[in-house]
Order: sequence, then C-alpha cells, then structure tokens
Amino acid sequence: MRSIHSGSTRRRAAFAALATSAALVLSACGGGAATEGGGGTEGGSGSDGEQTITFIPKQLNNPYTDVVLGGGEDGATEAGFVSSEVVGPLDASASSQVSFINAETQRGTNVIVIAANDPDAVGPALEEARTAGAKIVAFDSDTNPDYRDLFVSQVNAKDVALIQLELISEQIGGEGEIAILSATANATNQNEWIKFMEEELAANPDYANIELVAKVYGDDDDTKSFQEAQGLLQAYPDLKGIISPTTVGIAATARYLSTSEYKGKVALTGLGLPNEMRPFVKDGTVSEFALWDPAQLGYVAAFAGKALADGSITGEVGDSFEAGELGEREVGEGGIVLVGPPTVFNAENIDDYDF
Ligand code: RAM
Repeated sequence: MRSIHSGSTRRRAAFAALATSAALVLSACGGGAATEGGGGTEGGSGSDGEQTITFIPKQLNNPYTDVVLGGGEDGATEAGFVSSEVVGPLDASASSQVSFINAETQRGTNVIVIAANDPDAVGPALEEARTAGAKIVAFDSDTNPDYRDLFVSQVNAKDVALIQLELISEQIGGEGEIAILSATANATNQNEWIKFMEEELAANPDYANIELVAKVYGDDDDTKSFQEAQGLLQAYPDLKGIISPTTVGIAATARYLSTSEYKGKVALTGLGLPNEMRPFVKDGTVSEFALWDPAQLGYVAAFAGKALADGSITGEVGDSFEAGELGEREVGEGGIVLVGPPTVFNAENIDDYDF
C-alpha cells in the first residue's frame, strides 16, 4: 500500500557517537540488578531507580545502526536512564553478540536492547541476563520470543515484504526474473521478510509473471554485497530487478549498477537510507525504495526498556507505555511493539529527509 508516505518522521540526523558514555555509572548499580528477578516496581535497579541501558546492535560499522542508536540515546536520556551505552561486534555473524551480552550480565545492566544476528544463538546468554534481573528488549531483528520481554519492530513484517514487492513489480512492469540480495543468512528480520515475499509471490496473481531466481547474501558487508550484485548479473543475464532489504546491500548494489551497463535497465529497490541512496536516485540508477525512520526504532526501544525496568509493564499483550514525543505504544500479539510506518522515497521527496 502506498499510503505509507509518512509525514511524521522525526528526522534525527543522528550519527551519534557510537560509544556513548563509557563505563562509569556502573559502579552505582553494580550487582544490584542481579538480585531482583522480575516484575515488581523499581525491579532490577540497584538504587532508587537508577537504571542503566545498553544497546547491542547487529554490528557497529553500519550507517543504519548509527541512526538507530542516535534515537536510542535520545530515548534513553528522555526516559530517565542514568547511563546509556552501545557495545557490539563489527560483524553480524550468528554468535558475535554472545560475549557482549555476557559482559552486560556481569555488570548488572538493567536493560539490554538487542538486534539479534540469530534468533537462537543469543538465547542462552540472554536467559542468563534475565535470570540476573535484566529486561531484554529486542529491536530491528527479533530473538526467539522465549528470550526477550518485547520486540520493537519497525513495521509489521509482512507489510515490509509487501511494499518491496509492490515497488519491484511496478519497476519491472509486472514480469520477469528478480533476485533478492539480503544481509546475513541467519538474520531474523531478513528471513521473515523474505519468507513473506516468497509466499506473496506464490499466492498473488498480480505477481504470476515474476520469478524469483536467486537469493544471495552480502552479510551487511559493503564489499561482499557489491560482489554479490555483480555475480547476480553475470549469472542471470535476463534479470529484470533486484530487491535488497538491507541498507548496506541496496547501497552497494546501487553503486555497482550506477557505473555498469545495467544502470537504468535492471531495477533496484528495497530498504535504504535516504542519505546513502540520494545520489543513485538523482542519477537514475534507482527510482523508488522504502524505509521507516530508524531513529524511532531506538527511541521507542529505550522507553519500552524503561517501562519494563520500572515494572509498569511486563510485555504482555495489551500493555502500554509512553514513548516520549512519539506518544503511547501498545504491546501487540507476540509481544511486538510497532514503530512504523514506512516511507517510500523517490526523486520528489528524498531531499526532505536527512538520515
Ligand atoms: C540493514 C540491517 C538491518 C535492517 C536494515 C533495513 O542495515 O540488515 O537489520 O533492518 O538494513
């Protein structure tokens, strides 16, 4: 649905410092968090609600992550955390986050916000953190629901899939071969979107003449994504379009296409950052792509974490909490809090956005 042009993005050009405050405040809480198992008021905090929050993104060297974390830092401050930190791996492989989770457990961090590189690989470490009293908020990419209190999701996963199919279908005139260039093969968010895309391609008669011929993985690594894009066009000379549901993948693919013979002939859409995609929209490599406001994801996750740590919600369906200037948010089915909506960016509106 194209209704999704949003006028309400907060547009935080939030290339915030990745390492927010260093490890100072932790001495105030120490192991206090480890003593409170759950649910009560002021639960989990060491002293008078002085709670700490740590964000563990999929990877640190990702411009999308920087925007998400800028919103997270703002949210953490506004929600009243005494310290907000960011730790995480440089690569998005399945188990790369485990040691970071363990370190937070040892420090007695009250709220861990995580974008899971793998739904299960982080499970045992998160269980230990919870046993020690931490609240777990997944955002961007969910864990197995058993391991977290809430998942703050961009947009309903199926809608994320559908908008990308609509865009590619329009751009290739409703027929031909397409491929998906994803992030890592184990990322929960990517795999959910791809699953919904495959189901819709099979079920929706509008897409009967579109054939998904390949799924490849650039691992949210710029060089690998670029090479995978190149490889796709060599392997599938009739390819009409590429969907890349990752900001790293779509930018690398656009860069490849922009100087290749395929520019303007092979369509590219997916999920991208306006600031990264602007040159490729202006030079005609890309006509339309989508994304939500990443800063809002971090912002809402921080407020969700505060409500959990305060014990004002437990993550049950129907729980609600105030998310600062974004207003009240409710926990839906599956313990999911939606942020949305997505915006479609094109030559007409891309200059209105700065993230
Ligand atoms: C990449 C990551 C992230 C995803 C965005 C759209 O930066 O894969 O998880 O949500 O793209």
